[in-house]
Amino acid sequence: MAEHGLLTHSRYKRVYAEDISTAELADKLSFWARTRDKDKSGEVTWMEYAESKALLILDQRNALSSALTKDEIEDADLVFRSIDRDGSGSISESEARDFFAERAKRDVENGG
Ligand SMILES: [Ca+2]
Repeated sequence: MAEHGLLTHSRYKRVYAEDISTAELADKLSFWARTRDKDKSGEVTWMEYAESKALLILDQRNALSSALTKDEIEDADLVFRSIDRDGSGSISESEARDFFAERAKRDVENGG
């Protein structure tokens, strides 16, 4: 099924309306695999790519918060405050590093 396939040259061209070299596509896939491969399968599926692209577009339109329910905003707020350890209202590099290190440790412990 097309929706569940992997990102290909033709799909990239359809989304961005521009062609891309094989090397550039490989670079992008490698970046996306690190940042968007939610199930850690080692490959970015079309759905994983499309979801993160949709989030990016909503964010660029400042429409992300209006796409969330009240509960989802509260959840996001809770997570943000748990990462922002010193309560400064912003997440520093070291706070982000701690968060991802802890999450990676949890994933390993949970066999994920
Ligand atoms: Ca902070």
